[in-house]
Amino acid sequence: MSSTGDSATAADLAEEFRQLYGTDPEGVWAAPGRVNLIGEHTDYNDGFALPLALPHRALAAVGRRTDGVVRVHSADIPQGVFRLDVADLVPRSENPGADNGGWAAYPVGVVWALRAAGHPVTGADIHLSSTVPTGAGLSSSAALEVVTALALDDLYELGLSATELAVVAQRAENDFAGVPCGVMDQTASACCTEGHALLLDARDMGQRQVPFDLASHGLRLLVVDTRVKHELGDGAYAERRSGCEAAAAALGVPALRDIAHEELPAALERLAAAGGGETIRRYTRHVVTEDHRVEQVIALLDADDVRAVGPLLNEGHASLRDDFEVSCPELDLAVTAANDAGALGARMTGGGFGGSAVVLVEEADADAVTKSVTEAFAAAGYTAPRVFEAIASRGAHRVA
Ligand code: GAF
Repeated sequence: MSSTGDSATAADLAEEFRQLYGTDPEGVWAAPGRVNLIGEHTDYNDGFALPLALPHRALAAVGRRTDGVVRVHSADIPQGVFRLDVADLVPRSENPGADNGGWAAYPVGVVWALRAAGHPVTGADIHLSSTVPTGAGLSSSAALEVVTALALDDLYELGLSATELAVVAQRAENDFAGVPCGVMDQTASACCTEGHALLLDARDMGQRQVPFDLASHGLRLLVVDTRVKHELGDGAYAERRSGCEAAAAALGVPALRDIAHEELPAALERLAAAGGGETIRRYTRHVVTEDHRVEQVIALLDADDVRAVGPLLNEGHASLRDDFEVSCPELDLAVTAANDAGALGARMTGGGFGGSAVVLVEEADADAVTKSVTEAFAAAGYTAPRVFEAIASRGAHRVA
């Protein structure tokens, strides 16, 4: 159940690099995917999130070049080597029609974002391999971005902090790849530490490492990958984001984070009086209550009352499903079937519209919950889900 599928070692990757590019890489780096325990669709509202890094990770073997050329290859995608000139890189934000190479836009976008920030990156050969499931809401693209950013930071001696690398990686995704995500995923991949969840304040990038050792409590956090592919670039995510921005503007605040939980009823009345439609009132209610749930979960973890987190996960799921409308039948079934089999709580994690759910369970119930979810999917005629354990792992680092 707790397999990362991490078959490629640094030595394998370096050997593949040699075969591809004819030289040795200068090093190998790793950056993980993530799950988010609570705090969903809050990051782009300047709010709070509580992700943890997965053992699943992207590896990158990288070498510098001085001729302005970037070559990128993935062991996972049979597409050959992308070759681009750094002088020709155009972000989607300037040319919406730009073909930035599909998945390659993430690593190449990091080269562009570093150069756009004035860093002297003169080219690179990059060979990637990742065990982070794609389209599963587990931040496979952030892992590709962050591993590239860390490798180039090391090789070009840029001296950027993990937080600064996360911001560069987000810029690559927003501007170069054209995906309007917040900063949670890149921050989780860059900044998480083993055995901890990361409390992120997306307004000022403030962070706190929160001890998250479920095994010592006899608990487990399961991930249910519904195998329903999600895409953040398809418009629904951007619509949620602009709806939240419209709500904040109508309320006269910089972001929905500025509405305190106790002010919510009055804020909803003000929104209605200002002509704010039912949809943005629901979005507002989700964001304000979700920020509050993060605070509640933190208080429980600080008090070592981990089991009491379960009901807050269920509340978060209901809010994402009913108010924010980013769930889907498979995610709802995963949550229901897990709870029916005795889970302490469950919710979708990540952007939604497919992807994965997280389930908090007693260690003794983990197999029964897995079986219940798997059987419910079979009975509904859905593709079999992939269930594995989320173990709070290390953020991005150099491996060779
Ligand atoms: C996706 C985005 F990339 C994150 O920034 C975040 O908004 C998340 O959806 C929802 O919480 O993973």
